[in-house]
Amino acid sequence: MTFPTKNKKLLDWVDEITALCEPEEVYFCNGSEEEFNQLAQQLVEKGTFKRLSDAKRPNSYWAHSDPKDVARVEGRTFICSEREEDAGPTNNWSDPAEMKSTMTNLYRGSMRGRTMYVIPFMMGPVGSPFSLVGVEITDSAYVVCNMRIMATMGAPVLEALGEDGDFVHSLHSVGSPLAEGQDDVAWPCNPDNIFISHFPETREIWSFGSGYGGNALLGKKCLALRIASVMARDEGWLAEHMLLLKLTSPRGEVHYVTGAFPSACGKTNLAMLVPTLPGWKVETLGDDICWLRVGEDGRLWGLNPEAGFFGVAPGTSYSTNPSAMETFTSNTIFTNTALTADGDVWWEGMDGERPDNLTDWTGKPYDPDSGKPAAHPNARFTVSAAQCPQIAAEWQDPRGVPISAMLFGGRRRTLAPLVTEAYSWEHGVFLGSTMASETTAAAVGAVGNLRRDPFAMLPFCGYHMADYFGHWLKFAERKDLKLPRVYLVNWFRKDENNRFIWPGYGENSRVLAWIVDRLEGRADAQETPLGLVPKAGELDLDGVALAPGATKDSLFAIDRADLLAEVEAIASHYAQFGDRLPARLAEELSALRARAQV
Ligand code: OXD
Ligand code: MN
Repeated sequence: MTFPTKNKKLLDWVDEITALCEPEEVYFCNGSEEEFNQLAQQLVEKGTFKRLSDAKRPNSYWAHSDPKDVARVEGRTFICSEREEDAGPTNNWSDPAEMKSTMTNLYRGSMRGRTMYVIPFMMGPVGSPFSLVGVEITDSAYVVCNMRIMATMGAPVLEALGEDGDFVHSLHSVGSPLAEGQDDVAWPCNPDNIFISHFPETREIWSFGSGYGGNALLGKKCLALRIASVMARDEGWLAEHMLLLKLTSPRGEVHYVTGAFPSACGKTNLAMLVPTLPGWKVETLGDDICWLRVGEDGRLWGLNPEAGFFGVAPGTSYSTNPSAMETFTSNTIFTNTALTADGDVWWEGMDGERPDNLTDWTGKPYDPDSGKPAAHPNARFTVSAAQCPQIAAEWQDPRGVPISAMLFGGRRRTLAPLVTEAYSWEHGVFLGSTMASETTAAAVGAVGNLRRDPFAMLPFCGYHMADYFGHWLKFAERKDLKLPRVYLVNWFRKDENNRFIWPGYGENSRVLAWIVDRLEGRADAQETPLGLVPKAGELDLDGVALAPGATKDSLFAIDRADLLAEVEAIASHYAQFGDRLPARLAEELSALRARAQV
């Protein structure tokens, strides 16, 4: 067999994995449209994909997974650093040699009866100093089709790799070998043996047993966050779970803003916001991941390393996110949505009435009396970012864009005000390190429980969380830097009747406008124990439909008992880090305690 590369490391690795996994054949992906179409057709023939109606959604496909393989599995995600203490208390750790031996046994013969695909991919635009090259070996054509949307694939990557270039070795198997003559299932997986393992020192990823996006599209969470965060620590940059948007004010001022929010907390909606405030404009650069490097001008420059969106479908509609709706009108893969009788997709929260005769996400006729949703709450769309009608022209600028402000947020029904400005970068790091949010369906487990999710990186930080806090703090030591301002936002406060107080979505432009006014030195703020909030009259609330009876106070009041409870909750969150917690954060906590007790 001849392969389209002379890169010895790659050729040796392909040989090694072929010998280990024993696939029926090996196929080197070139990333072309023709290849995508062929693989999609094979997936249709196998029953993994159903082609949607070309009249409704041209060139689009629907897949539904095994019901046991619907989300990221944090309990089976491992950081296998050489020293246990480097994984820290928030990650699962396993000794790298032991993990490799366990997984080598699982991989042995795991691709029998299947094709092994070799996917050279790049996260970040071709020619950017930010970009990273990986090669994913997988036995899933579904993964290949999704990777083609989410990353640059094929010839330009092999060219960048050259004969001696290195790459992140990213190995994936669904762990479901086929015996001679055995029929395949539509969604092969091995849910009882899932491992999503990362080897930070050797920059390797080994994933087994799951075909679900976050576990199987290894360029995304595994490379661009967990492995990249370790590289960023070693090289002085940041790899973050953040959206990236461009904001233009009616005066023509341009500011680039990032936002760290946990999974399924509205990053895609915020990135594609359509402002209700006249004259404001938002353009999208990314909805999930941002890499930030110090530029020659001392500012932080951010870049979205992904080429596509792998977004949560339920709740997306023309009223919540019209741009997303327009983005996936064609050339999209939908996974675990419901299917309509006329060959289109549907999910809870879509505009209009629920159509009759749906097929639910498990592939069965939907029973509206079942009390269950027709689409899985973590149903996803995979679509190229270039299709977004409000994508910013510079979204693939190899230099990235200079960041003015960073937002941190989560779902909190109480305490956290609509918007709070950090007193300093260090206070911003304190706010990020203590972020809390109610859990969502993006990961396997209970939904709606408040958990600390520092910087929205709890499931994605590839090393000790306290060292990660220290890494963020280090930026403040460099006096030559012009760091972005940091804001904590909360769109999700609820009243005593459990109704959201703030309408969110396009109305969030009012918060963005206040932030720009602060950056431009036009708006005043007032001190609170948690940070700076808009002074009376500074946040434009004219005509906003708050929950009945609610006022500005309902969005900003800080309940004393809640605050004192928060101080103690932060103290116990910090306690898990022992003396590895940076002293500056302990000081910030003492300062908050003092402010809370006044
Ligand atoms: C995602 C996630 O898929 O955070 O982006 O789970
Ligand atoms: Mn995410």
